Amino acid sequence: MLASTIYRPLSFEAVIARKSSSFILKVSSKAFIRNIQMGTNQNSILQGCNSNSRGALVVLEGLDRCGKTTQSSRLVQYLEGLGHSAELWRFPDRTTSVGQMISSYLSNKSQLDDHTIHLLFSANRWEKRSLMETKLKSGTTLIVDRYSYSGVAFSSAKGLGIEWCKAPEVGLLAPDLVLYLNISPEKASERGGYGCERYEQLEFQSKVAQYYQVLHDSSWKVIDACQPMEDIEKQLQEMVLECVKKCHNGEPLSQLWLS
Ligand code: Z5A
Ligand code: MG
Repeated sequence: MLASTIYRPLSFEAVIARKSSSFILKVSSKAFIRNIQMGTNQNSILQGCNSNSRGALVVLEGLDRCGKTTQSSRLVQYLEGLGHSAELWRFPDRTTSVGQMISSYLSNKSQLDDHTIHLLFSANRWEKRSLMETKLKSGTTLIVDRYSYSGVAFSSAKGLGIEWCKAPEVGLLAPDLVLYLNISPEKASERGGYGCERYEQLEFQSKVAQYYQVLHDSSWKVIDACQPMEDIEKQLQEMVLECVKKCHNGEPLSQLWLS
C-alpha cells in the first residue's frame, strides 16, 4: 500500500505553486518521506507515470571556508520544506574505516604517501557509489559537500598529474549540478576555524583554486561566496530547484569523466 491513501501526492509544479501562494504544507516532511519511500521510486509515485524520475545529484565545491557546509545544510532544509526527499552527504565520509584513515591523515595524526591518500579519498567515494545511485533512483536528492573535484584539485595542487588524479574517479556518478562557491584564499582565511587542518595554508589554497578552474565544465555554476549568506542561499535555491525539476522529469544519470 503506497502513501497515496494518506497523503495526496503533489506534482513538482503543485509543490511550488502551493508554496508561492503561501499555502503551508501541513504534512510533516519526514512523515511524507517515510510514506513515499514505501514505493520503489518516489517520483513515479508523485507523477504517476515517469519511470525515469529521480533525485538530483548536487555538489558544492570551493576552497576551504567558502561556506559549503553552511549552504549544503540550508539547501536540504529548503528542499525538505517543499516536500522533497533530500539528504546531506559529505566527502570525506569520516564514518567509514577508509574515512577514519583519511581523517587521521588530515589532522596530521598519520602520514601517507600523496598517491596513497589520493586513492583513499577516491575509495571513500566508491564505497558510497552504489548507495548514492539507489537513493537517487528512489527519488531522493543528494546535496553533497565536496566530491571528486576536491579530490583532483587538492592532489594536483600537491604536484600529482591531473590525469592520474582523475583516473580513479572515472565511472563515479556525474553530478547534475556543481555549485562552486568562489572566494579568494585571503578572504577565506579570515573566516572562522581556518588553519587547523593539513591543507589550510594560503599558498596551497591558491594552487587548489587554479586546479578547480581547470575542472570547470558545463555542469558548474559559479557563485560569489563573499556575499551575505542569505543572498547566496537564495541564488542556490533557484539553481537547485531548476535542477531538481529536470531530474524529476527524467534527465538520465551519467558517469564522471568518461570520454
Ligand atoms: N579533500 C581532499 O584532499 N580530497 C578529497 O577527495 C576530498 C577532500 C573530498 C577536508 O575537507 C579536507 O579534505 C579539505 C579538502 C580535502 N581540505 N582541507 N583542509 P572538509 O570538507 O572536512 O573541511 P571543513 O573543515 O568542513 O572546511 P570547509 O569545508 O573548507 O569549510 P566550508 O564548509 O566551505 O565552510 P563553512 O564551514 O560553511 O563556513 C566556514 C566559516 O565561514 C563559518 O564560520 C561560517 O559561519 C562562515 N561563513 C560561511 N559563509 C559565509 C558568508 N557568506 N559570509 C561570511 N562568513 C561565512
Ligand atoms: Mg565544510
